[in-house]
Amino acid sequence: MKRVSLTQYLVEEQRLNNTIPAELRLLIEVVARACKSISHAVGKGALGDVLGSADTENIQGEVQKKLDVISNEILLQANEWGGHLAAMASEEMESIHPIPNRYPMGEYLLLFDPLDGSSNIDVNVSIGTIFSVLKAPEGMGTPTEQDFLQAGARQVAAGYAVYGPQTMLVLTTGHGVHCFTLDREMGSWVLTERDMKIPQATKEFAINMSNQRHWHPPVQRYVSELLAGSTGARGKDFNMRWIASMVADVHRILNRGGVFMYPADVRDTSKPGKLRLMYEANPMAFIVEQAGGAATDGVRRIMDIEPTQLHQRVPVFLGSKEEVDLVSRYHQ
Ligand code: P6P
Repeated sequence: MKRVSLTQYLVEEQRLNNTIPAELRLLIEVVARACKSISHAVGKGALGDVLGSADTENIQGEVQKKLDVISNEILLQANEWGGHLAAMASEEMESIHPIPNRYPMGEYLLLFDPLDGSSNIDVNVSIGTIFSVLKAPEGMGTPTEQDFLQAGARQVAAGYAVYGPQTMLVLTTGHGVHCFTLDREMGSWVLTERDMKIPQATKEFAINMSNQRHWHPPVQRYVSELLAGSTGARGKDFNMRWIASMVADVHRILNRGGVFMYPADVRDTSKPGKLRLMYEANPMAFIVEQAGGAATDGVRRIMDIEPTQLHQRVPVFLGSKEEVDLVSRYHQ
């Protein structure tokens, strides 16, 4: 395949579909460059002073890893000066981060989980960065948290970087899902797959089985049928994968199909599942739908959910459409 850079792809996409105006192209290029820096920091491991805990807690009450804090700082600093953003929001920060007065404000809002899968950092398992782009509301003055509370269907772009054997960037602006591989020698993102599609059917499911006794009946029923395999209602055997890094699990599903589940359970109704709507579920739902898959909270399409809080959690069922439709039907 002729080498196509990220910039060339974005310029050609703008010519083709008029969906990537200059400010959005700058935003995507700046985020992609920040992901290169994060990949470099992650790759140092014990050779750089980047492993272990930062001895601080984030809004989620989780102990932050050093790389969580480093990745968050990289994304903030990369995006402050460009004039493309009005404000940012991050899993690692309680409140929104307005653009400092010394820089011009733009018309986009950027949300991100700077380093998802933190429990895998110190054991050298793939982790990633997830980001979501919204338009700032018309006539917005000083950005507030309320301005971010837009349904996932209003995203103008979404993507993730996965820091694994290869560092890859997966991106959608509403016209398919495209994948770029980092050429480390040149330090550039190279288009390696256009228009990725998730197989409609699958034999692979992803869930943390240790929570099984806490699940609600629809998930109990759906997963027990998967486990019964060819001896049960499904009439075929299934395989299981759980990397405990959403980015890595979603990337596998994008490439070969599968269904990813992080359901709510009976333990804490104030925390419906573990994943956050605004900067994990929504961007992944956008990508999965653009690749022909489906993404629900069991009942509703994730991208139809009207947010009420910046860090709200949501149950997640996403991936191969046949399986997401089935487990969602069991919730009716
Ligand atoms: P558990 C990582 O901490 C994360 O937010 C997602 O990336 C991942 O899918 C999930 O949590 C793993 O959760 O409960 O299996 O550790």
